[in-house]
Amino acid sequence: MSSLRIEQTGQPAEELNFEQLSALGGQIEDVSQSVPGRVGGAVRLQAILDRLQPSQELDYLTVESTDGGFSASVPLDSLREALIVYRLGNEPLPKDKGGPLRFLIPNDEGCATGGADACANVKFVGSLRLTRGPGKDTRPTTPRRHTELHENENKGSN
Ligand SMILES: Nc1nc2c(c(=O)[nH]1)N[C@H]1C(S)=C(S)[C@@H](COP(=O)(O)O)O[C@H]1N2
Ligand SMILES: [Mo]
Repeated sequence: MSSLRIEQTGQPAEELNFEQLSALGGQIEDVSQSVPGRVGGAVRLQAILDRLQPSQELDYLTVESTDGGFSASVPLDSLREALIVYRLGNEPLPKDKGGPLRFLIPNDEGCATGGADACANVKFVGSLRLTRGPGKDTRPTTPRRHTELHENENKGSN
């Protein structure tokens, strides 16, 4: 069963499985109510942060796909509303929706701004990593690379 790995500088890593994610506070029954076009049940990133109580100096969150092929590193301050979509009904979120775990920023900035943008809505999330300063970020930095990424996505290569 897939689980969410959580790392923070100076602390041992943790894993949260489906049951543990469901047991957290900050549940959103249906993201479609607040984010048009999206489906699934989610937990607020804030609920995970409340549990971790990270050190104040950790100011960036890096969200990485399971295979490490895609990652976004965003200032934590801009992710106060961010969600981890982890279920559809009582089942894990399907792969065609970016599951089993998908990062979702409800009020995202559109693509390729480098901040809390739509490109940071990482699919197939494997880990969240809290660091001081930015971490690994593979988001496309030019319109051309962005287009190429989506072409490759459509071919199913990531
Ligand atoms: N694992 C993974 N997540 C990813 C990507 C990717 O290539 N791999 N592309 C990102 C980009 S650039 C965008 S714009 C959004 C698109 O997701 P959507 O089609 O669900 O809107 O997913 C993001 N998440
Ligand atoms: Mo994007």
